[in-house]
Amino acid sequence: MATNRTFTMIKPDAVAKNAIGGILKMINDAGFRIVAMKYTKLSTEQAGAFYEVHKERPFYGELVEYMTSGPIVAAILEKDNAVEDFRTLIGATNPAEAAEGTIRKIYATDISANAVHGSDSDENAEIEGNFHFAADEKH
Ligand code: 3AN
Repeated sequence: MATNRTFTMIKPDAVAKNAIGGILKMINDAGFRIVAMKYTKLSTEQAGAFYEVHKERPFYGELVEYMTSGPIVAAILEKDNAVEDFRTLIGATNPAEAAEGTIRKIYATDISANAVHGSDSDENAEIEGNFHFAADEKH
């Protein structure tokens, strides 16, 4: 099912760099509307569940530890072709490979502390958005 929404998190490294404002400006300037948003801190249980798909990957423990190391901003975004257009806006997972002008190129620290999350499919956008927000929190 095609949707026009995606889910993002501004990760602890970007929050610690005071980059929330800069990243939200890039998101708005690229034409995304914010449908839901919260400033929060993930528990180990929440981060472990969110990244369950990576459980067998060697970096899973490090990823969960990092994602719980400080506050994050979670948000649902709306735009035509949201998932693909947002992946383009954020750039490659490894900031060393991210295109000029992308959020990760500008704000990411390294491959694990890579500033932002973006859903990789419409299906995951729906699952991830529902993980963080109840139906009446989406506007
Ligand atoms: P993306 O976030 O670009 O969709 P995924 O889904 O492959 O990338 O990985 C999820 C998260 O896991 C990444 N955002 C990054 O924080 C972390 N990650 C991915 N690959 C590595 C790696 N090789 N080493 C450390 N962390 C990684």
